[in-house]
Amino acid sequence: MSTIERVDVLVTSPGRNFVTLKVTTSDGVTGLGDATLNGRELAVAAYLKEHIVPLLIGRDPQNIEDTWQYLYRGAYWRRGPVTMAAIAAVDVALWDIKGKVTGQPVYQLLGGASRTGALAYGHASGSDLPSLFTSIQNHLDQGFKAIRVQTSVPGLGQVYGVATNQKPGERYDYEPAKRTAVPTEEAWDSAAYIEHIPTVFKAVREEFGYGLPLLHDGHHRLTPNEAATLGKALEPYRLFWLEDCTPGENQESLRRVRSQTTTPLAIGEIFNTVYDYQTLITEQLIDYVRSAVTHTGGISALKKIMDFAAIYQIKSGFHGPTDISPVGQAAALHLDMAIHNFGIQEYMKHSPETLEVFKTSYTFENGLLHPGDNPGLGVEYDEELANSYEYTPAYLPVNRLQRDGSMHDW
Ligand code: GCO
Ligand code: MG
Repeated sequence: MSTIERVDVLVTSPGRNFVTLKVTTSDGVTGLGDATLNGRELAVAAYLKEHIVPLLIGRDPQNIEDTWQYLYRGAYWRRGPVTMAAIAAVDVALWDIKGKVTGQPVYQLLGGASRTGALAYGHASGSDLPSLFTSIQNHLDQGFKAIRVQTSVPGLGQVYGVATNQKPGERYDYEPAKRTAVPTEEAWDSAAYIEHIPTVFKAVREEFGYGLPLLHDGHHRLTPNEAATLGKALEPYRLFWLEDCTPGENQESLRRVRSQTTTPLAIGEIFNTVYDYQTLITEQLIDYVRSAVTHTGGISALKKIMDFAAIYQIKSGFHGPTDISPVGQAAALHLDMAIHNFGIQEYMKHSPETLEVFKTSYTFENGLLHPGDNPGLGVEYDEELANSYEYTPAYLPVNRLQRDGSMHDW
């Protein structure tokens, strides 16, 4: 019997921090899992190193479900982003190994392809309408067939989702986690935001028409009543979805939003188990599950959430920012291919430095992502190069109300 012989927790920082788990079997097969939790990376690395790696040595790498249950139930302390990112990394690495051992890409092991590729959406943004239109056009030119739209809000400075560099031809930089010892601070005003966003979507529809799927991220900033107001105001512009309109931890608050607007709703990038979705799914309060494989316990757990969601006609829209490593992104793509209730996949391209460390085999053609057909996940990790990029502390910004400086949701 092949056993797990060695497990390495690899931290690198090719422009941004990533934590990767590498599992090696006694037959010399290796599997990779993503354990990156933006701004709290070393907590997951320590959880893995101190408490999970010793438990994995000697186990049978084939028994993915049993290992998942062993780590989830066995810890006694369940759920939470650190625990679930650590379990996800193990789960994904074991799927990678199973794929390599059987000679199959992971999506084949999950039931095979339900589609030719995963419709991807890219991020466009601008500080004003002309720069926003340039950014949208730039994404259309890159082949995107669905686009997220974020803009500055008059009277506020830097806000979530607006690229800091916007010169045509340059790579848009959307990375909000700054390499500073403490988080940077931003200012916020919900009323100004709610007033402004519908005017932006009106202008975008006038310029680009109604055929292009458009998305928007509210980043957990509104109350249920404010979110309902925004959802209603956006109805004429027929969004693909309005994401994270309220903070997600109070599931019941989405009832108010849902009863007031037909704008489709997506939520879940900071959720970590199926229980975070229980009310949202059974009451059909959302249209899309936003989880990442990396933050929700891995492929095994997210597949179960999606099977549960399927009963209620709720689809996937997995989280895919650049703080999910290419390993995490590849894992999402394999799941996207296999599940019936796929909706859309977020795709922010990683930097060239990141893609030198993580050699991927996924492709993007005609607006669709495909994980490729290499056995396993199809990602390789250049350890030597990775070791030349030392971990550098970086934090997501915090948000304060412009009016009086009180802390708000970022
Ligand atoms: C998204 C997300 C990200 C998060 C980031 C935090 O929709 O892609 O909101 O941009 O802010 O992943 O680490
Ligand atoms: Mg988001």
